[in-house]
Amino acid sequence: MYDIEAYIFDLDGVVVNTAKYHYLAWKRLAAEFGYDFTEEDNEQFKGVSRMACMDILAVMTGRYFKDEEKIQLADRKNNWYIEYIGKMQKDEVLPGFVDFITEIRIAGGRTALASASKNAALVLERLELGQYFDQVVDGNDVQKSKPDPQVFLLAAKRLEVEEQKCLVFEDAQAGIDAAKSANMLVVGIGKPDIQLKGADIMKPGFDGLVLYQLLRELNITDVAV
Ligand code: B16
Ligand code: MG
Repeated sequence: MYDIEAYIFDLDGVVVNTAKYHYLAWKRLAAEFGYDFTEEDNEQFKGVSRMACMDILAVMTGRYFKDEEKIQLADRKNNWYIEYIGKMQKDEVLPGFVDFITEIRIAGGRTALASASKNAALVLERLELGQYFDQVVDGNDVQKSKPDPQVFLLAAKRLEVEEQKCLVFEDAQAGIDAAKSANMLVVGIGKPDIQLKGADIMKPGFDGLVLYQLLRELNITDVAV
């Protein structure tokens, strides 16, 4: 039986919908190559590091980018993304998230953010969310991106909690795979039509989600909160 001491959240698509800003920025870049980047294309980019996204974009557009050009293009995309998230408002935090993480913290649970994004700190600052996390691990802290478990293992290490006592919240397949490789339980966040393989349970979001009910559904009875 599991007992859960720590709760680890992905950022994009779980805490806030920054995916739409990544999408707009990638679409703008792809348009320069005459490629109509769709929301379906964007699904492949979720949870994937910026440079790995560049590799996928090269395949999609049928281009070959030299390393230097790849970095320049990724920088251009990132500057647009930063411009978009600079205009984000606090009401863009996904419904119910603040109430849910507050419930965890009141119950004594430890919390961490584990994101592939190198812009995670910027997003947290903009939305005044830093106060809710005991630890923040992002794309600047890890060398291997999801589906590698590194980001989740580092979060557990910094929280000083064993990995099997961590519960992860993730919206992307790469993130679910990473959490499972880290030997953690994972709640897949997404509408019922979204297929996330390997999640221990699926939830559409945090709105109305009650911690104790969720843990009961996961058969976690021996809860260290
Ligand atoms: P950046 P997450 C991920 O964030 C996004 O889902 C993914 O689309 C993005 O490419 C990646 O961060 C890197 O982001 O370009 O800002 O470093 O879902 O792991 O919170
Ligand atoms: Mg995500």
